[in-house]
Amino acid sequence: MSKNYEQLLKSKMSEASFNKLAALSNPKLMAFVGFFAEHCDPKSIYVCDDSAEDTRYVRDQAIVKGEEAVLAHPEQTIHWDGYGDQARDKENTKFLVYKENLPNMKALNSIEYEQGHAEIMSISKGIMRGKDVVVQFFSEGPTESPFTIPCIQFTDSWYVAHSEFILYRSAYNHFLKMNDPEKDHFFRFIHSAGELDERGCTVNLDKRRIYMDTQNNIVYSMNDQYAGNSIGLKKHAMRLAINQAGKEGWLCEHMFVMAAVNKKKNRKTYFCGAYPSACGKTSTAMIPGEKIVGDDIAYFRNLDGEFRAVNVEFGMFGIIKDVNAKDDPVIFENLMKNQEVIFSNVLVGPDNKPYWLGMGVTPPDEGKNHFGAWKKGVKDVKGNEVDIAHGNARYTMRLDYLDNIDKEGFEAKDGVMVEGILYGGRDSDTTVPVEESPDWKDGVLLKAATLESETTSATLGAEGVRKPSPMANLDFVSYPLGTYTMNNIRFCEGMKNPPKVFSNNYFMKGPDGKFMTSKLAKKIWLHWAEGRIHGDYEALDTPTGKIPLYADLNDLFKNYLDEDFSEADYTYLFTFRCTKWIEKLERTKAFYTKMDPDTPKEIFDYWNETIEKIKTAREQFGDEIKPGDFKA
Ligand code: SPV
Ligand code: MN
Repeated sequence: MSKNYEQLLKSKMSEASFNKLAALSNPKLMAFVGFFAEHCDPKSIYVCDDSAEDTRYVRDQAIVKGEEAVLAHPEQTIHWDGYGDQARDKENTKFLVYKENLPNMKALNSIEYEQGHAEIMSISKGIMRGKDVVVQFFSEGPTESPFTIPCIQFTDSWYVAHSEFILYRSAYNHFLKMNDPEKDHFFRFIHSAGELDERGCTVNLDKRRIYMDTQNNIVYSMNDQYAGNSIGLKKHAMRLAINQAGKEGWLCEHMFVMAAVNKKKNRKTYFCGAYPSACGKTSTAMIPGEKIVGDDIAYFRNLDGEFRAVNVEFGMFGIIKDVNAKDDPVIFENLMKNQEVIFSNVLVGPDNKPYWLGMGVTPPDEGKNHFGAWKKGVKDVKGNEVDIAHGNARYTMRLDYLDNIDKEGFEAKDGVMVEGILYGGRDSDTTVPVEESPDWKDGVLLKAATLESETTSATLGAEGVRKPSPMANLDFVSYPLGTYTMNNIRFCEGMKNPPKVFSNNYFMKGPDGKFMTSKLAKKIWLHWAEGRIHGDYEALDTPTGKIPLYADLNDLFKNYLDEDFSEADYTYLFTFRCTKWIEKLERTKAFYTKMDPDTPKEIFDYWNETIEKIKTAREQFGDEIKPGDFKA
């Protein structure tokens, strides 16, 4: 018999809040709220429904409690995370794994269930004492759709609650309508920012822990505020969803959803795309003239034999660095308006306006930022000069503010039919700007699994080191990589028209060490892919896929950018580099062997056959094969 928490909850809730919870008549939900009401011991608990009043109340409380402050535009607020809590804490983010499953999960950051559970219970005991806390109901994906995953968030951070109201669809009514078997299935998130300092920032960062229990669909996040650590619905739910998807035969991917618009031919073609960080994901989703559906996380389902996708989110938690009037006009304009935006970890100047890196305006010499009171030249305890804003400073904003939103796709309960998938890495010397896979399986194994990103001067450590990043999803894959890769392959089995898969690489460097293509060229590679999907272009067969003909790209450059594209540039960019590709595949093999020694042989066989194909081509044409040597 589960414990009856009614009296306890009534003592911590207003009658209205208690009634909202009771109306859901969901014992599992009651037990979750009751257990943590007792264990974390908050002063009061506020229960939200989907009303505009509750949404506003949460925002107002974030301000009253000092977690956010109002800016010059009164609908905009600023929030700072603690110094040292401005990015995801990978080390302390672990899976709670039953003993018998541990050997399987070795390569993923895991902790034995009993031990981890005891630790998180000890850290969270009484952690909300004296605090007013909030309970919210959300849906991943549209509500009442084949994609819906209902979620409950319990948090003592009103900033977290406010962010979630912007980023996800409130789903109290969905919970209200749930039938009996459904009532048992929802994701649960318990979060505490822990003890706060006078700026409202987490003090006990040494006790920051994010423990994920995929076996019971619950995530515990303690002593943190940065959204990637604190917000249940974002990267925590993603790990739970990946696990569930694996069991049920669908996919949860770290992808944008967008539509390429071909005005001349009156076509709209949906693409999803995965890019490791700093490889062009948001800028691809936001290419001028195209339409955006989502910028971070997608669910894929086979609905009646069709490949359908939704953006699971409602808003965007975007990197603000380098958002300026020239490079990102749509986002920039929206950040300049008096509408609801939470800025995090940017500078607020004496004019009470936000400033960030790469904003394209001259910032003030002093103000307040993630460091505290800030003056130009100020150094932190390690002696490093503190910049005006953090490199991972963000904005939190509804997606439907954007003029380029694809309303139809954004609201579709059955998602959109996806016809193209893009996988974009960062490498200066191996892969071509765009290449198509002959089929889905090849796409998964040669485009998705081989994704890598090269370190840049912006990250610590040596430059030009390649980091493997299969599907750009490695941080969130919650079961062994080989099985996950096989599930990706199997997803399209029996589908009438699986999407075409393409790779992108925007970062090829020329002999002078400079990037070969401009930021705008992304549009060309996208529209070549769009044309291929509709049978507009021929392609040349290389050992790893299909590449464009020069004439087609030249036309695309002229039509879309009014630029000339030289044949010499084409030849350089689309040269097939045999040894480099073999090395890339060998790195991928080694990485899979390390991450999941049980990776099916079928996968290695495919890579080995590709290596053989490349060696044969190398014997015939030499190490660097010009596109003219390949046949259409
Ligand atoms: C990412 O890092 O992939 C993000 C931001 O989208 S976070 O919320 O930190 O995950
Ligand atoms: Mn992301």
